[in-house]
Amino acid sequence: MKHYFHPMSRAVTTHWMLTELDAAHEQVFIDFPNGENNRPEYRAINPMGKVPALVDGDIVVTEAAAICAYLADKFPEKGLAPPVGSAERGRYYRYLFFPGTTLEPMFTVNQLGLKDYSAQSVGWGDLERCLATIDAMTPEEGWVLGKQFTAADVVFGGTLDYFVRFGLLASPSAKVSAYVSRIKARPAYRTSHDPDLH
Ligand SMILES: N[C@@H](CCC(=O)N[C@@H](CS)C(=O)NCC(=O)O)C(=O)O
Repeated sequence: MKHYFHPMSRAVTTHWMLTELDAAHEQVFIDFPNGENNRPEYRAINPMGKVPALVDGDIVVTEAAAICAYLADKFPEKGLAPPVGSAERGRYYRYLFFPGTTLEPMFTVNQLGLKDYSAQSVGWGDLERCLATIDAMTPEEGWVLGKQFTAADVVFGGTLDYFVRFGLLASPSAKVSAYVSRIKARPAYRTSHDPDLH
């Protein structure tokens, strides 16, 4: 597998996922200042010119959450995804999709100071509802599916960690702070987020 990567990007999340799985892969550095992400060779992999991307044989996967879900299913023996058809699988999908479809746009719009839109029409609603949902979806203990750590924690927990680290979520609740601390204590998180390793 080839993992297209830049250390200051969302590819750190997919690298974390690969590290959780201990999955053999080739790390392909994409040099943003040199415009490598917009060269035809890379645009043929991801027409968005963005990282991360994963190439597994003739399968191309883009979008960080999709890559995490793909990898969890590729290595079922590692237990980072609940079985297809299980009760947990529905909850799992919810945590995989919510950050990218709703939280990322909401926090970006908030950071840009944009207010002139209909919260009823846009998919991300408003900040108050997003914050309430983050709190409701964050587990008191353990992981989002209970005792089993899954790719849903990499995606949801990784998003919350990013928001806290970069000040987008300035006053996280005690519950959210504790969950983010548990995320950051994982050995694979620490390895993949260590700036000295990149
Ligand atoms: N929705 C994408 C977003 C990926 C993304 O925005 N990547 C940024 C770095 S974090 C990037 O590659 N930017 C380069 C560019 O747009 O030129 C995902 O979740 O993978």
